[in-house]
Amino acid sequence: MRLSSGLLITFEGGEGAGKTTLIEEVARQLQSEGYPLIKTREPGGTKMGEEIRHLLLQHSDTKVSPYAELCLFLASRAQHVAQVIGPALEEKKIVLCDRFNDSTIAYQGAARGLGIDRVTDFCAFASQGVEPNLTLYLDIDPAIGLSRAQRTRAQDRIESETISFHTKIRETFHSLHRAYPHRLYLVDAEQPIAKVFSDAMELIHRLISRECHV
Ligand code: Z5A
Repeated sequence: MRLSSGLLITFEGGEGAGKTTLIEEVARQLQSEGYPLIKTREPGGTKMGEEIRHLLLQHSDTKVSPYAELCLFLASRAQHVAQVIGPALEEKKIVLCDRFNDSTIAYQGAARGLGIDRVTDFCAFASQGVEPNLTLYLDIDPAIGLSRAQRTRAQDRIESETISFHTKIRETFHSLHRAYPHRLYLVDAEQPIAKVFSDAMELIHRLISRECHV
């Protein structure tokens, strides 16, 4: 199946919302339909980005400055766009990306208090103007998401933040949905996995038929 242009689809959500699970299912489905795609994630997606990810998520004795944290997420993104996402879009592939600019706006801009407008500008700079064609925000009560995530592994540095921090993230995503209703959609992540998947595929198929007639 050939596309007339590349498509960047980003997946956002609080801890344990089900992004990783959903991306696997979506990738399997789109591949079975013959679409060329890559799966990737942030922070990470490149060798440099994975090293930055380790730095960012490990527990540390050092109190990490929110400014340093922001710059590290942006450095990972800049490399990721230059080395992986940009070239894949040029090759007219679908890029399924686990988190992108909206996470930085919610976590660093809102929850860390660095400012939504300022962080939005920094994100546009780091991502070199590349923007998602579609963002699926997996919406879940933070307490449910955290308990799901804890079932499978230990909490990382950011997950260990307070519940009010995670609630702030959710509220910010709801306001991003109001600001960008044609790009960022809420998907109810408290539903069974099969329903989350079918809701997501409906939005993705709609995007493909709207943007990519060949
Ligand atoms: N961060 C940031 O601050 N600024 C930035 O700019 C960026 C990121 C890019 C790393 O993200 C951290 O970096 C993250 C935000 C911050 N920190 N926090 N907190 P990450 O995406 O790598 O980590 P994560 O959000 O913690 O992902 P996760 O815990 O791996 O969650 P997930 O991928 O959304 O969920 P999952 O692994 O698919 O599912 C979790 C469990 O739930 C698993 O057992 C599933 O089988 C189960 N599951 C999934 N869906 C369902 C449904 N529908 N029902 C029941 N059970 C389900």
